[in-house]
Amino acid sequence: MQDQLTPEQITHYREQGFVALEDFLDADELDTWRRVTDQSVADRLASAEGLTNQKKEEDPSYYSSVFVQCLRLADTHEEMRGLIYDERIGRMAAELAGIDGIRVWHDQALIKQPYGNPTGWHLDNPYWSFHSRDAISIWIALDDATLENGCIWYVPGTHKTATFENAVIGQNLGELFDVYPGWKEIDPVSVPVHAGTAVFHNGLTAHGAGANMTRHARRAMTCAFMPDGATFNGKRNILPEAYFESLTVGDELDSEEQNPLIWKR
Ligand SMILES: O=C(O)CCC(=O)C(=O)O
Ligand SMILES: [Fe+2]
Repeated sequence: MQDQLTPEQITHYREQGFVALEDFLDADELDTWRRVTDQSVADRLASAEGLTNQKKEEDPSYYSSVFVQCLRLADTHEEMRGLIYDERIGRMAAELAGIDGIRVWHDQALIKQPYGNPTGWHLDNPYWSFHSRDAISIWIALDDATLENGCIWYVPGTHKTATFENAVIGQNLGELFDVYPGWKEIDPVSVPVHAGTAVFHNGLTAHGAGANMTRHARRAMTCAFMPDGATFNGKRNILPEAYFESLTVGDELDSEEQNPLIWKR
C-alpha cells in the first residue's frame, strides 16, 4: 500500500475537495481487496439483512440499479474488518483532512452493475448522523473506472461553499444544482482511474458517477470517516435504535463500539 502523501496531494485535496492516488494498492493487495469484497458482498446478499440500501423505499427500481450497495461489511466479515480498520488508511484520511483523530462511520461496497444507472450528484455528509466539514471518504477502484463504466465526477472546490443541504440520489441527476445554483458555473471533473487507485473526497464535495454502459461490473470498496468529536445532527441514518435514542443534537461522535477510532495523532 502506497500510504505516503505528498504535500501536493494534500494541497490538491484541500483546494479541490478530492484527490486520486494512483497505485495505492499493489497487484497482490488488489487481488485481496477484490476477493474479500466479492465474498463479503455475496455473503451479505445471501443473508437476512440483504441489501443495505437506505433509500430503496423512495425509488426502488431506479435506485437498486444505480449500484449494489452493502454497508458496514467490516461488522460481519472478519477479513474485511482487517482491510478497513487499517490505521494507515486512517492516518492518510486524517492527514488530508488536517485532523488529529478519526473514526470509521461506515464502509460500503458500491458495485455498479453492467448497464447500471448513473449516480446522481450529491453530497455525502448530510446523509449521516453527525456533521463535520472534515468528514472524508476513501473510494478504492477494484476495476478500472472509466467514462464508459461510471467513474466518479466531482465539482471541484464545492466542499468550501456547501451547507448541509442535499439532493437525493434519484432519477434527476442534477437536482443538487437547484439547491446550489452557483455551482452551475463550475466545470465538473471526471476522475477515470485504474483498478487499485484510491480516491479520497470530502463529505461536502459534490460528486456523482456516470452510467455503466458496459457489460462488466464497476466495483468499488469505500469507507467514510469522521473526525473524533463531530456533532450529532438528529438523523438516524444507520445508527442502532438504542444508541440513536441516547443521543441529543450537538453530542459528540465518540462511540468506540459504533464508530471505533481508527487513528489518533
Ligand atoms: O460509486 C459511485 O457510483 C458513487 C460513489 C459515492 O457516491 C461515494 O463514494 O460517496
Ligand atoms: Fe457519495
